[in-house]
Amino acid sequence: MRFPSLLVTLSAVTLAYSQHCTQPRQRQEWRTLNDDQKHAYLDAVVCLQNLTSNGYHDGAKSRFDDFVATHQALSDEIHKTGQFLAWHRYFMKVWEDALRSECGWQGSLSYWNWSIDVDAGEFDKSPVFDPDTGFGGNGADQAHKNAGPFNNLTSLPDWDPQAQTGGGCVKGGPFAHYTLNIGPGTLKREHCLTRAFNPSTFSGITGQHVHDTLAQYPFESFRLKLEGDRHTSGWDTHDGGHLAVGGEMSNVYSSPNDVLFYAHHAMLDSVWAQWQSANSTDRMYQISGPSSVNDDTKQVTLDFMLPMTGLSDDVPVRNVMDTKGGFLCYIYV
Ligand SMILES: *[C@@H]1O[C@H](CO)[C@@H](O)[C@H](O)[C@H]1NC(C)=O
Ligand SMILES: *[C@@H]1O[C@H](CO)[C@@H](O)[C@H](O)[C@H]1NC(C)=O
Ligand SMILES: *[C@@H]1O[C@H](CO)[C@@H](O)[C@H](O)[C@H]1NC(C)=O
Ligand SMILES: *[C@@H]1O[C@H](CO)[C@@H](O)[C@H](O)[C@H]1NC(C)=O
Ligand SMILES: [Cu+2]
Repeated sequence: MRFPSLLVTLSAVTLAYSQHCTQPRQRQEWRTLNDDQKHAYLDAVVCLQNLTSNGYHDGAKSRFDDFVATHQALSDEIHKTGQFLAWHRYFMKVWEDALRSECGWQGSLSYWNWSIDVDAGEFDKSPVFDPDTGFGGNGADQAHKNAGPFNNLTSLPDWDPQAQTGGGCVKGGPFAHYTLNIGPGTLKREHCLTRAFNPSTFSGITGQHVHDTLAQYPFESFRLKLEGDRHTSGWDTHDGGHLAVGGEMSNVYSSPNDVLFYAHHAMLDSVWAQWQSANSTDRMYQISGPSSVNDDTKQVTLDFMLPMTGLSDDVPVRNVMDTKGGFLCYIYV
């Protein structure tokens, strides 16, 4: 009897699963997409920039601005807190869904594995910066580099402003001439997309650093290591990646103005998914951390509602813990 009952159990499990997430979308590394796939994504983003705002946030003119405005409004809750990974995972789902449903895109979000570029000593030559099949390169050289409030929120003892290059408006690529309306920082005014590459934070995004991050346990240590702990010096993957690109990306409020934000955060999300799958029974539903920077007393739990300020419904953290759980349906390849 052992064999048939095992079969029944297996098929019941498979069935339950298949009703939720049969064909997970595959999130690939940016450089593994072909040129048509790259252009399809970039075109879909331009489409979102052309669509009119849903009107939930003052100052937002386009659907693209809506995403930046939501992130800007929530910045003090969703960074350096237990919400960080779950919130950004959900935000990327909303982004991916909007590109598909409103702009006819058929693809799946892709990620930027910066460790490939940094470990090769060729950050500037990364395919993500290609003017045709990427997001454009560094900002034009200018003396004033517009360092964003990542600098403002933390003491950043190891950040070297002198190491920055560029600093002005991004010169090439599909977003060079787009006028941003949300930001920079907490402001809402028209400006261009800036970048200021800064090698002084590359140490946070090496393959070795990802390896060290994955070795952390439990979730509390992992999330602090991945995002960067305000109380320790040195770079971690989240802040290191934002500050390596610099300019708008270095701004904790308005960084989604740089479309690379999504490729960077998808990479962080893939590291989290990898950490979870190292022992799913134990790790899949581990979550912890304060719910806001200003209030250490309320902890994030699986029932904690992730806010989305009208961009989409607020949902409980539980919904986004498993990337194949049904509410979400994707894997990293
Ligand atoms: C976006 O709008 C611009 C200017 O109106 C237009 O040239 C372009 O074709 C539009 N692109 C997309 C993808 O909708
Ligand atoms: C990123 O690239 C490194 C170096 O090739 C590789 O070891 C690692 O598995 C990659 N990580 C992801 C998430 O793709
Ligand atoms: C720096 O932080 C202060 C206080 O949190 C804020 O008022 C200010 O707008 C921030 N600066 C920038 C450039 O965003
Ligand atoms: C996974 O976690 C469970 C629960 O903590 C534990 O019993 C099990 O030994 C772990 N498996 C591995 C392969 O580490
Ligand atoms: Cu963020």
